[in-house]
Amino acid sequence: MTLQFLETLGVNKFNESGTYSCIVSGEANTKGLGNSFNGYSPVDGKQTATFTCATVEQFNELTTNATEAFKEWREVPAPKRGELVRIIGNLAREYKEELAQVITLESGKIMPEALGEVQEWIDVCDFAVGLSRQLHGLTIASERPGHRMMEQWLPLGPVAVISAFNFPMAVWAWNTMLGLVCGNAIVWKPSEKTPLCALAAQCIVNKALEKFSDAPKNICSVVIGDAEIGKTMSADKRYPLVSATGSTAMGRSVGKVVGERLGRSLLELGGNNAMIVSQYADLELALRAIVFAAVGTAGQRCTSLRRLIVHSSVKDSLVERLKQAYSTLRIGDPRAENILVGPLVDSASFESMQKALKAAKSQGGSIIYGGDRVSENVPEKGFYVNPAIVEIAHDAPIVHHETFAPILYVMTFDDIKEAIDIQNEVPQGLSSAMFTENMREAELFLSPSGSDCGIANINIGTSGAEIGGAFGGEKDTGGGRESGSDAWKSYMRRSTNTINYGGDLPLAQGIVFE
Ligand code: UN1
Repeated sequence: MTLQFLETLGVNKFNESGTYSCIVSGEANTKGLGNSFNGYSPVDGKQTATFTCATVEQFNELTTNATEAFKEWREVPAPKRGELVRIIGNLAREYKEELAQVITLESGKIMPEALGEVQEWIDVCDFAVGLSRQLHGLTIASERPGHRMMEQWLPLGPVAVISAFNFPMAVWAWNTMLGLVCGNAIVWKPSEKTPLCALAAQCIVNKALEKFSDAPKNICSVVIGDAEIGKTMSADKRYPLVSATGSTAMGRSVGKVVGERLGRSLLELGGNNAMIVSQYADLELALRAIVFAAVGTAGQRCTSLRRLIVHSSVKDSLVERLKQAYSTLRIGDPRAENILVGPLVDSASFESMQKALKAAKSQGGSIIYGGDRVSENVPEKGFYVNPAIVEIAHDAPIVHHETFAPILYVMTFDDIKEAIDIQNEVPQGLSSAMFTENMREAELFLSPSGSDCGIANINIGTSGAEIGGAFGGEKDTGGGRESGSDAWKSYMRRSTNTINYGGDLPLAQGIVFE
């Protein structure tokens, strides 16, 4: 398939006689010697392209090149490294529309959300450029005379990035823009569902590298590979850090392999995000937030709203308004204007949604809205669905499981502490929200006895976080933090330095050793 936006971005040049290169960096452009596979667009089920995977040998060579590039890059002053990221950000601005089109093609996300995803990339570039002058450590008072203590944050090494289909550019950008200013080389294994997104992002990096002569060309690369490559990456000691975003099952296996060699892993895994709606909530505001968080990206964000915990006195009226709002959703081709809900990513995703709905019914739940496949006014082979609303008990096993599809489980509470317990009782701990105008309830939710998630919001939904905050969560979500705040520290090594400028050698803790 020839698509103008792929040509404009330059992705086509990696396509040699029908198959895309599996390793692309500023220098290399290598054909894969591993298995080949086809990509399909969720929009209409049509084949996008053919790809081959890298073999373990090819990957090893890539890692050697990245390690060499790191050794050069760590010597470049951080503010200078920021200049490369500034150029990347400006190019992402210039090609925003085309980049969004690739995201929509491969993930099925509607265009406004795809544009928003590229905006996250642009925003994190701005953040990282500022950070490149702010990678500061502390000075610490030494207990010894004539001594000074300080800490420095130093580049870490090549960083492996594993990302998922649902945010095929933004999550890589969070890791990479920060990783680059921190002085690291980046090797990225994208989801096999979104290889063109990775090659498109790499095209932007390559354009930036052409304009910036101070960076080694292998500082940033993409490797298209299967689970075997993911495992090899995780096991390879040359990567001091493996940053992985995706399912809890994937994170568990990456975490185990990295842990075995005592490497660092930064995990951002599944969520099972809840919103508590109190009797003191502004229901109109809550309604709008629920709809965006539950059906946006067709329920395929890690921050998607999956559990709605409503005060029993307002449940009926809220659910009625919610059903009404769901009935007006425009579901269809995500490339078309005014569409709000695009397709699920593939048939497996549709099947897992159906399986979850069946389980919900058998566990005493009732589907009060949607759940079925939409076949009218949508491209034929795409998996389009009516988002589902299910009334069910908070402790039904299916409610504690993350299904990556638009299913909203609704349950009730009477006491605010009980609502917080329900919110916290699932294995995952990514995002959470409370709608209330009552200050005591709001503060309780944010207090040590409140939400146990990495993200806790008041009067906004669970999804759509800004890049300025640290992003990630606890428990089965993996504990990692990416993006803003001081998440950059994960991409550096801390060196504690004590300097003796006196003429004596006093020992700490007053020890006399003579
Ligand atoms: C994800 O789904 O992996 O907060 C990331 C959000 C987005 C990022 C989601 N900014 O919904």
